[in-house]
This record gives sequence, C-alpha cells and structure tokens, in this order.
Amino acid sequence: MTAPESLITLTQHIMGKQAQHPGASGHFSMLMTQIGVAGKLIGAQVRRAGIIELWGQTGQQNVQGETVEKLDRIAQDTMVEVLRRSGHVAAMASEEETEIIEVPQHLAGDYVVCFDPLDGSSNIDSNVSIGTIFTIFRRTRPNEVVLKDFLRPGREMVGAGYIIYGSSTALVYSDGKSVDCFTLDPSCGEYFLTRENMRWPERVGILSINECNEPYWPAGVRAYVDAVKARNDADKRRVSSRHIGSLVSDFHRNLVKGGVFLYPMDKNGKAKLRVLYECNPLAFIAEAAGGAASDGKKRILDLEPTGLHERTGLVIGPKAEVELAVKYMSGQKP
Ligand code: FDP
Repeated sequence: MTAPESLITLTQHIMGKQAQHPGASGHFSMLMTQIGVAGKLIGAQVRRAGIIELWGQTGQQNVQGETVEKLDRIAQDTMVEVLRRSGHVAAMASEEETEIIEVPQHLAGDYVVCFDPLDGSSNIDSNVSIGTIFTIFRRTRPNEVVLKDFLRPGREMVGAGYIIYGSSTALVYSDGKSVDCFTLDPSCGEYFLTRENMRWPERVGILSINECNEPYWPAGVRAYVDAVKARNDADKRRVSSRHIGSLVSDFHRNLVKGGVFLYPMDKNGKAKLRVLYECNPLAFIAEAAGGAASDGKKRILDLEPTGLHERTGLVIGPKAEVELAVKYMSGQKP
C-alpha cells in the first residue's frame, strides 16, 4: 500500500514534535513509538480472543474464563517486555502487579511508566471495547528507582495516553500540549493521524455514570445528575445517557462527542478508579484537550497518592461542566 501524502504516521508525527524541541534527546519519541508497538501486539490478541470465544460457545469449556485471564496476562506481559527492552524505561507500575517492576540497570532509561494493561477487562467476553492506559514520568534520580518516582502528583507527568481496541484500534496520546489520535490501519500495520489537536467539546450531550450506584452516592451527586437530566424538556432532548462500563471507552466517546463521566467516591469515602494508571492519565489528556478532571473536591493532577493502587473519585469532562458538578458535590447552590 502506498500512503497518500496527506497521511501522517505516528512515528512521523512524534518526530515532527520532537523537532520543535531542539534540545530533545529523542528518548520520549522512541518510547512512544514502542508503546505503539505494544498496542499493536495487544490489539492483535484482543482480536483473536473473539475467535476463541466463538470456539468456546461451540462446546469447548472454560475458554471464556481462561481467555479473560489470559488476555489480561498477555497484555501485562507485552507491556512489560516491550517497555523493558525499549531502553527508555527504568521501572513500571501496573494494575496487575502489587509492587514496582524494575528494569535491569543495563537496560534502564530516563522514564517510569504506570499502566493499566487492559482496562475494562470484565467486558472482554462480551466484545465491548477495552484499552491500555499509560502514564509517563521522568525518573527523579539517575541511578536508582524510588517509590517517589511513582507517588507524585500527576501534574509532573510528561506524557499519557491510551490505546483503545474498538471498532478500530486507536492510539490517543498527549505530551501535555496537544492531544492527537491515530488509527491503526490493519492492512499495513501502521498508525495514521486521524484526529489532530483534539478539543473537548464544550456542549455536554452525554452523561456517563453508573446510576445503579445511586444508593452509595453522596448527596450532591444526585442533585447534579438531576440538574443534567432537567436540561431535557418537552421541546428538546439535549442530553442522553451513555455508560459502557469500560472507562477508556466511555472517556474516548465523551472526548470525541462531548460528554461528562462520573465515578464518584461513595458516601463512605470508598472509590473504584485508580489514581496512577486510570485517573491521572485521563486527567492529563482531558486538561490538554481543554477539559478538566476532579475527584469531587480537588484537581486530579494535584492528588498526591500514597500507594501505587490508591483509588479516587473521578469527574471528567468539559471544564465548565466539571466545575458545575463539583459545586453540586460540595453542597453549594450553583
Ligand atoms: P473493569 O472493572 O471492567 O476493569 O476500573 C476498571 C473498570 O472496569 C473501568 O474500566 C470501568 O469504568 C469501571 O471499572 C466499571 O465499574 P462498575 O462496574 O462498578 O461501574
């Protein structure tokens, strides 16, 4: 296949951005390219899982459960192996591992990466879109990895992104300045730029929240959700509810189409989503796209996690909408 001149590959785009920073070492660019490779490998396995699932339904037992576990494991091993061998990563933190995964000194590079290898994995067996979410920090010390490399505010990130395995495989990443989306062309195995400098639409047409959690919500969340629903009247339907239950997919749809997502902390202070590899990367992307992300009180990127798997509430969407939700949640009358 010959690429038309208008098509820009992920590598070309990353190199172009690097050229805007004359002092740049190119290591970040190379790391991003390698994450793209990991996404291709994981995406290929996700696609095959559908076939295995079909076999399971024709009589082979245990494939469904085993596949889910296998895919989580495959995604985890792929991320670890590709990043370890990239030469640009000193250590990783993953949803799948309790502790930090250190890279041997001779392979270690400048960055530490946190990731959820397969977000929304409870949806695999029903063919719902899932994804890999990642966050990149620069390491704080040249010769050793410390917990502080990971347990720091998200505003110190240098990059974040996700790869979504949906109707197509798309890679979205941000260096904090812009958000760009690339779609994998499976016929040639290359990512091409399909949405440049994405901006979060200000108009909220979609509300994403698991409403069955209402009994656990703190008071302000109900008030906010009611206020959003009240935007619909006899004349016009202005908002619609969409909740996939796969964070990366809910986020991507809202970023493309205009929506707000909430997974608030419950009234006892318990939360579901993880700071390091779910909320932080998506908050970083949201802000770079002109949106915002809050835990209900504080900006997500200002949180100072004390554990690798710490959880928090999340409200993420257009800036004005997140501010409005936060007002309701803090009991103020907007
Ligand atoms: P999953 O458990 O399938 O991995 O944090 C993980 C996550 O999915 C998110 O992707 C999703 O938004 C959320 O949990 C869904 O949780 P609920 O089922 O509690 O709504």
